[in-house]
Amino acid sequence: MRIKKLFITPMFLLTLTGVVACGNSKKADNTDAAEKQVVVKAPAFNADSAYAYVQAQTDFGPRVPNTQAHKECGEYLAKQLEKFGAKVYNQYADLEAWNGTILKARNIIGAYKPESKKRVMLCAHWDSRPYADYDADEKNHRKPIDGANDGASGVGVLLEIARQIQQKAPELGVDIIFFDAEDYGTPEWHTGAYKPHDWCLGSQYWGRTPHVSGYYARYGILLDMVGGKGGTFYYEPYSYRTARKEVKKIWKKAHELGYGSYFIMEEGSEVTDDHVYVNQLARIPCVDIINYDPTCETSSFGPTWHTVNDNISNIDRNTLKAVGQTVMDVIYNEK
Ligand code: AHN
Ligand code: ZN
Repeated sequence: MRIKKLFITPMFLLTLTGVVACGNSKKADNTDAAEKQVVVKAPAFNADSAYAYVQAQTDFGPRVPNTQAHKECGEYLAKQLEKFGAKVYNQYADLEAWNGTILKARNIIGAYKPESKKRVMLCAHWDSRPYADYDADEKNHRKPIDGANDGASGVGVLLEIARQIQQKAPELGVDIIFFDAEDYGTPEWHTGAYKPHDWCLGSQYWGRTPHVSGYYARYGILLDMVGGKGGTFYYEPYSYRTARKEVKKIWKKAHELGYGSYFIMEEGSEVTDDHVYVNQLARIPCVDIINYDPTCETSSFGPTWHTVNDNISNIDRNTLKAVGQTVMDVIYNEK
């Protein structure tokens, strides 16, 4: 029997490995250098557009769960996400508030590239508070608030980002989540028994029952009170402990873009907000970009927080722009 011999000479092997090695190293050198240098410029965030989305929400009146304004605004938000090309999920849930009231809650999720494994989530609460319990006038303590900053601002920024994603998508998938029933926590004037975990009811529900089973994202960014006049954003300590890499990335990007006077690289005060439940229940590190005012005597969230003055006249397009543009430049640079 003849055995066909395949002659592999040492010279042939050398040449082969040489070519391969050379090809590899050249390619590696080029892409490495390119990946390090290329900073993607995100599309321009339109602050007028974001402002209009904030106003559209406050025009419904206070979006307190179980009211008509809340119901109508929920419809509006889901329609907007659909119009901007997202796959929309609605989560309806009956959630029990601090006083036993059952809240007819609705989390609204808009997914871009839902098939992609590489994702980030952007979130804000869309409900507004039933009590202006920090108002200077005691007569207002049981009145609901417009929540132009506390609620509508974060949602307004995210609607504008959704509109931008439809025009030019970033590489990875994005989920925009509007949490309900964040702001129905125990009022200051309550004196009786206290029910724990009384804030952030919508995000607690979502954390236990995500809109897609086994849902995962690399990280989340929560926007809370991101449109107030003179707004400033300090490192929020819970975020800084649990999502430090992302906090640093966001604040660095803000400074590169010229928003260093908004994004202060110092710690502010710790907040129990939706990001805590996103992190604890869904195990997704989440950064809270939230107004912190070190000068205000009544509240670290600023003088209009949980007062009837948290209305559209308190909203500044420049603050919306600083936050919206920063978030966009961060996510458009994810590979
Ligand atoms: C508490 O006051 C416990 N958390 C603040 C979270 C919040 C309220 N964000 C907006 N309104
Ligand atoms: Zn609030």
